[in-house]
Amino acid sequence: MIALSPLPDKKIYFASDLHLGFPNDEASLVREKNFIAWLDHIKEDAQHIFLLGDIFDFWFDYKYVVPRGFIRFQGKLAELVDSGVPITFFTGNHDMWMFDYFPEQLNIPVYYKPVELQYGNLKMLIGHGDGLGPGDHSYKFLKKIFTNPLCQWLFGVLNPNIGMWIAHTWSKGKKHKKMNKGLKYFGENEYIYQFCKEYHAKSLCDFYLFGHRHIPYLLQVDEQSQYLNIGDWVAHSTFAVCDGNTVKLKEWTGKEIISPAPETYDHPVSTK
Ligand SMILES: [Mn+2]
Repeated sequence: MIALSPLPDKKIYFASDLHLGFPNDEASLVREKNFIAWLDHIKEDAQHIFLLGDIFDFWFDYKYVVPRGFIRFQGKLAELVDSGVPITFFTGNHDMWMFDYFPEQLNIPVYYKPVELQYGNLKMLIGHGDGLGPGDHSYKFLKKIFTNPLCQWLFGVLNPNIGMWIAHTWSKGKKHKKMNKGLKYFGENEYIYQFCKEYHAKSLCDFYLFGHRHIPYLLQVDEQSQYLNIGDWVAHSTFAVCDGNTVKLKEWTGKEIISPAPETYDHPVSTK
């Protein structure tokens, strides 16, 4: 459980699925700079920023070397944290191999599972969203291998040039396939929604915030509670913001923050 007391005129922000590195360096750099512009825009009123996973299309914390690239992003995170805007990182299915680099070098704690967040009177459950709810058995099996300490050790002792090559080849193939097929919205059959309903039966939350699906949408868990999927930064540049009273989905145009069109909610959104 993370507990924060709302500060006057401050907000907390949630963003996910930036997939830095995808699909190539050039396109990723455009997205990285756009995200940094957003961070610069929100830093004045941000009490805390939560990054909800798949920020990197692939990341592995080696013991002595750091994966090449995304240095502007890391520099911006360091600047924000050092200036007093705390950042918390959740791993996704693409960047689950984060260990001590972010906590030690950037003073950014890393969470591997959904966590309850109390912000004033609001109780939320936040995380990336992969492997939750029913189904997705092949991924759940893969995740067991990926999170196995021996497998992680074996990958870690590979020469990083080889390890990163394997990872990039694999990750890009999968992502391209998924993006080309198009993202399908399953409404009330969304796995994460099923998970929220189950969770809600045991522990009531006001809001459930997840990423992973790359589709911004909002579903009622019960009359008082909502599950908001915060979308992504590959196709939508959407994020969530909480002022202590409610949580809203917003969109970054590259210059300003706008409220997305109402059809974004409860609705599959074109991935362009
Ligand atoms: Mn994901």
